[in-house]
Amino acid sequence: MEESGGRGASLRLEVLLRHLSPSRAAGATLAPSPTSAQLAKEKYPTQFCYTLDNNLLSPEQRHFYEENGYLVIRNLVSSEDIECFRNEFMKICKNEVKVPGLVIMRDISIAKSEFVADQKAVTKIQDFMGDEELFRYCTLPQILKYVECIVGPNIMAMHTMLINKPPDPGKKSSRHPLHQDLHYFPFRPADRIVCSWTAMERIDRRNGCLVVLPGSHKGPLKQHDYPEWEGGVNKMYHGVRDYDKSTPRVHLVMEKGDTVFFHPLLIHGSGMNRTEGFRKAISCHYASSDCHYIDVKGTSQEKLEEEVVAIAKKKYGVDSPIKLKDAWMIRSRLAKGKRINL
Ligand SMILES: O=C(O)CCC(=O)C(=O)O
Repeated sequence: MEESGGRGASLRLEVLLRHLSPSRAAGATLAPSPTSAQLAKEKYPTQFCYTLDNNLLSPEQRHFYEENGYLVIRNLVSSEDIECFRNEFMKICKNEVKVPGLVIMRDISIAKSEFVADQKAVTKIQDFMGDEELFRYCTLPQILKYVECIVGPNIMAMHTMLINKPPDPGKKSSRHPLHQDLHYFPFRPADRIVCSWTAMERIDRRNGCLVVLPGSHKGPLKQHDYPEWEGGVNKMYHGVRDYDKSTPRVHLVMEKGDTVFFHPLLIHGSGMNRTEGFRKAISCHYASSDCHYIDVKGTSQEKLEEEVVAIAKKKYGVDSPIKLKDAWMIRSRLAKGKRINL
């Protein structure tokens, strides 16, 4: 009974298929189109560990991120959006807008502010989650769809920055030493964390583009320290202590709106700004809300925790025991999906 029922069904399917596609020969099997994830696996039969199955990345893009730890997507953010972010940044620098939780960093040397006379230049603002206009960057659908390919559907915005690299005062202090972002993060797994970094204007070697060491995301988290630079180094700009100097460096020349997504273990930094203008980029570090916090005691991140906690205590005037993870829990904000662990 079973047998003849199954046979009957397959015959009916065969008739239907012949009707839909007359060229289909009798007996041909139904072959559904492969998904992009299947295509990627067929073309590059490696184990994917840095990306999730998705229908967005081409097999080449997926393979590139897996092998190199970064992926540049051209023209992802519109000029209109970038102008809105630039205006909001200007208002913050002019003190016209106050943002709860925002950290404003100024240059260690004497670079003058572009907006307010007699003030040291703002080199970076961090943790702008409390500013609805800037936070819009973290929720742009065209960015989140790439982020989702790496972290999955539940996405936390963990760390936000607008970097305003000042013209170098001649001391090379506008450089950002080579580092791994994971050094700053007490959450794991690293593969479910990704940074998006968008150029707010053309950024090339003259105004200090990003420099990356392709493939370095496959190595471990390394020891970081303040580099011993003659002209000094900005606060919290730690550098990776030793890395393979023979790895070729790639300079990422990007146009306004171009966005690079990169892994938190990718060794990267940025060069000196030899121009007269301030070079701007906006970025967000995303993590799956499924990630978990770790205790960094006894690890290479322990010293960093002490530095962060000292800054937080000074800022908030509290004397209770704050841990690195508390500082992250307070500042992070859901970008999409559900908040789970972080
Ligand atoms: O925009 C830059 O100059 C690099 C920023 C960076 O790598 C960082 O802040 O971690």
